[in-house]
Amino acid sequence: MFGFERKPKQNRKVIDFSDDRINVLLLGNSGCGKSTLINALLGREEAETGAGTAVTRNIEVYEDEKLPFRMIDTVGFEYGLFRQYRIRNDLAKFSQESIKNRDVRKLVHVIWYCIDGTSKRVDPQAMDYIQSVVGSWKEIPIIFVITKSYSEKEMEENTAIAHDALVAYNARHPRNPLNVKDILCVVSKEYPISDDLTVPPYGLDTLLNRTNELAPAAKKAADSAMLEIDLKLKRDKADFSINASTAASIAVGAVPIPVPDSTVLVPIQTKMFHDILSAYEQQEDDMTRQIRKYIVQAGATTIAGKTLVKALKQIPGIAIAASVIDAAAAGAVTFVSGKTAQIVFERFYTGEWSREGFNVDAEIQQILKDLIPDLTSQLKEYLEGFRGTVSAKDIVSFFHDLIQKKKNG
Ligand SMILES: Nc1nc2c(ncn2[C@@H]2O[C@H](COP(=O)(O)OP(=O)(O)OP(=O)(O)O)[C@@H](O)[C@H]2O)c(=O)[nH]1
Ligand SMILES: [Mg+2]
Repeated sequence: MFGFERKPKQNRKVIDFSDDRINVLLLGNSGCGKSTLINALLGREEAETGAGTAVTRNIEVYEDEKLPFRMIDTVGFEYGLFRQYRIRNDLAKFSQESIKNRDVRKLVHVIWYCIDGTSKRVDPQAMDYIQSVVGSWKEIPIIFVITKSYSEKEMEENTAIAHDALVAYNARHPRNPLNVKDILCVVSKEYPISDDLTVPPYGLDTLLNRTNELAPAAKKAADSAMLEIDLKLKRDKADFSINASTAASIAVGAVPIPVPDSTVLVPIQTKMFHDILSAYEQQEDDMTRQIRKYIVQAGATTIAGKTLVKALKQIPGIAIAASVIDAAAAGAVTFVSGKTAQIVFERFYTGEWSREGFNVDAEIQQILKDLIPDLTSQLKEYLEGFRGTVSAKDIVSFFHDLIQKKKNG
């Protein structure tokens, strides 16, 4: 239903992502017990475990009806660059696919960083690595899971070691601290100490409960991060078309031709309008046709050109040819048309506005009332600092920079 359409390969289990579970990513050195922990929680031996190097080969997803989260097992990382890149690439693919399909459920919601309790240390490089996996997604909650501590004393000792290592790491990275919510010890599988003494499994219920407690906030963070990434991709697409169409209009406007301005710009703007419509995945219907007619054909935005011409003529001391003023006016009309369409369709897309009852005239006039003075003052500011003769090319780069600036700010 949510577009996880990659065909399942033979003998590869098909994962059902169509529920409400969160995804837990397990990271940690090879042999620290990630797969053993997964099996303990699943209640069956599904993930391959064992001594030796890199038992888990790639990314594997495990789930069970009784568990409220999916577990993503990764190959243990040592400090070989090649292997690190491979995991990171696989993870990137995993989350890119989810962004493409707008499926929040395939994002990583929580990280369990597993630390081998027998190693008595937490490598700062390992924490750097977690940081690089987290990337820009700072809110993702992390739990340090200490494995293989088989006595109370060892657990206390290892918890203190992990705690101190984390505090030291975060002090060194005040801007990028690791968002560690808890340090927990687990024994995934009973551990025989002697013939008559065995350490039973420990801490699995606490890990389960803590992860559950983190789930709602993690889900919300994933939701908004997803929307943000998704909107950014759409904005970029729309901006790309606005930029190209504005440049094309400037080129057309700079050549005096005996037809009314708006007529020459209609084909350029019509194409741009459809680009923006499709960038925001909007179907064409009577409402979008009405909006297009209002913006493109009825010339609601030609006012942008007129306002701009008036303003340009008022700037003292700059050399600007009449043809360049015409070019700037043509660019302004197309730019404002594009931005207007972008604002409307982005709001349709996010659900902030609905098509039903959308008042084309009133809403668009309101947008223009904000856009046009802003554009005019930006162009004035740009030209006031200008030395020499303004060319059509300078106008093109003004719009280009303006689009970039709006995108980043
Ligand atoms: N008795 C006992 N053995 C454990 C426990 N955790 C891990 N082990 C052992 O440690 C070894 C490595 O465990 P794995 O789960 O395969 O480690 P991994 O982190 O998945 O390793 P890679 O897949 O290579 O990254 C196995 O022999 C496990 O049986 C535990 O809680 N109890
Ligand atoms: Mg493994």
